[in-house]
Amino acid sequence: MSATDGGPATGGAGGAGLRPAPAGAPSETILTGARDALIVVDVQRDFCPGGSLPVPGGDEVIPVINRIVPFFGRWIYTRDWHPANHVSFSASPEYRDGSWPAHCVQGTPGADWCATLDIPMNAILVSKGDDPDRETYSGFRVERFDLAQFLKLRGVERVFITGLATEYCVRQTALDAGAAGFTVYLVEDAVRGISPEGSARALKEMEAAGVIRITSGQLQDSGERPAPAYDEHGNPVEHDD
Ligand code: VGL
Ligand code: ZN
Repeated sequence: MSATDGGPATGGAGGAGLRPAPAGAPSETILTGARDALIVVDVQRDFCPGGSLPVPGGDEVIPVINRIVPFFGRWIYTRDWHPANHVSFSASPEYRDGSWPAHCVQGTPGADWCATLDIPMNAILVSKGDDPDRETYSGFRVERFDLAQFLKLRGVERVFITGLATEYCVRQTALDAGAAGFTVYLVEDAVRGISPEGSARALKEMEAAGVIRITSGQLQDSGERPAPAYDEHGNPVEHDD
């Protein structure tokens, strides 16, 4: 083939005069690899149709997430994990921050992962919202686990955010990841919001904070994976980086 008639549209080795598309341009192919983590936010039964706090079309994120899971070598799955007396629960819920119907109560079926969601064996599972007196929308705000440090110590530089719901846990997770210094991609076809207006506002806010909006179709696996941290004897492996 000639220099211009094919190959992934990654920019870089383009033909004469071609420039790479600016980062985050809608058509750009993004190669996933060793320094990336996929973050899956709260894909739980209560947030899907039939649950107690259903996000419209919430279950539609599952096939999208399942398709891109194999493009990554590190995965973080967060879940809402509330005690029955959580501060955000209301008997007459207004479906806004601080006034939700009971949802994702620890140990109940509604708190389960959606049955068809693929979860790799070595994914990291982060529970949040377990303090009865405190709301926690983001896996980066869990008291006994420093997710940002965990990822940085493992060389992660970019995170790809998916899941539910766009205006609440997805939004806060993306903003916190950016504030912690990660390059943040929001995979738009892999998220759903509670309301169209709230979702649109949240997307704008994330974008203004530097979050790069993409679709899953732009992702392509480079095949590169994190180097193993331990050798076959269980001893730590030294890496230069
Ligand atoms: C969420 C409302 C209440 C979320 C969690 O996962 O976005 N929303 N708790
Ligand atoms: Zn909640």
